[in-house]
Amino acid sequence: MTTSSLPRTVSGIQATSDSLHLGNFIGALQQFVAHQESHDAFYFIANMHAITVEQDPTDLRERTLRTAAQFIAAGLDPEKSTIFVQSQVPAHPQLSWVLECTTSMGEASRMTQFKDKSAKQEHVSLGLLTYPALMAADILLYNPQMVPVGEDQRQHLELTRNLAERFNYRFGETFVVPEAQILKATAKIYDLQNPGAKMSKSLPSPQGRIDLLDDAKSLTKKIKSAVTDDGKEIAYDPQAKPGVSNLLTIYSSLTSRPVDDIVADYEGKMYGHLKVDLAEIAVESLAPVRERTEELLQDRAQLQAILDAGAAKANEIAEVTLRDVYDKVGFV
Ligand code: AQP
Repeated sequence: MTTSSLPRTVSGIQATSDSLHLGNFIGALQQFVAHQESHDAFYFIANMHAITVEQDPTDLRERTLRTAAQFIAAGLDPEKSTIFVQSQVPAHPQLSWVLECTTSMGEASRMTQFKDKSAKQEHVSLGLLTYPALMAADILLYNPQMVPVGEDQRQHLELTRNLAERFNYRFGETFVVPEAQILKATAKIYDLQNPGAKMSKSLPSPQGRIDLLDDAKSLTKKIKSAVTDDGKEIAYDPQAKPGVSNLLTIYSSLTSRPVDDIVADYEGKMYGHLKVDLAEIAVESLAPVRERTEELLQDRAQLQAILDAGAAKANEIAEVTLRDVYDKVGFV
């Protein structure tokens, strides 16, 4: 088996849309890229989580490959990171079952994501309830020290830690209890039309969401029509000025410049100036990701080969943990 002396990290993104959005990019993917240098990194496309709400099979297949292409286009290097598809590693649902049996109904139904998503569905699947046990399995199989996610996953990560500690206590030391890596500044990117809500794939209007694969024209239009706040001053104040603060956060993370420096540059200027410049920055930053994604999608066999190699490596490690767990719970 291939081993690494580096600390391990694991995280995933759901294959629920043709394009990832700027929240996924800033809150998760940029962190993934940064950590691949210092960690033994495992990043997966969560197609099993995707079906907790209804998916068209053709779309799901296509979106799985598109998400993989966006991972690589954003800077993940298959030589440094193990990139794989969740359903290609059967240990994920196998461990999930064991963890489900150690999770109480109360714990699962208290999860904010379950409450929010189930309130929006007519048909609430059992998978939506057990989602966090599968997420715990996704993580614990690899015994990572650190899991980079956005703020919305904090509660699920906390449950993962509890489940790891519970299992270790009951069956003996088995899992590393992982730390969530949630960068305060970029943990939650907000919808451009409704800065009170997180930028999300499932909000009805795409106008508030910047997709990585948006062309320059629609990117510019969305940023220019972003909702701003009362007053004229460009200041970072998420309570009083959520719209402008969100634009400043995006500006800062796309340019790697501190927010204070950006605010200083715009002293005495109008919201419009900030938006025009941010639109240019976003086009410049995202155009190469879009172009590279399209290029990668021209050679699907190559993309599939990368995913197959990733799955082989993930399976090797996941199988070892699963065997240990099965043994400890008494499966013959
Ligand atoms: N708005 C966001 N700001 C910062 N981080 C975010 N993430 C998602 N939205 C934001 C982070 O992206 C990673 C992958 O997320 P996911 O695949 O679980 O997708 P999601 O959270 O389900 O994304 P959406 O867009 O919000 O989908 P729906 O609408 O289906 O719920 C995670 O690390 C997440 O924190």
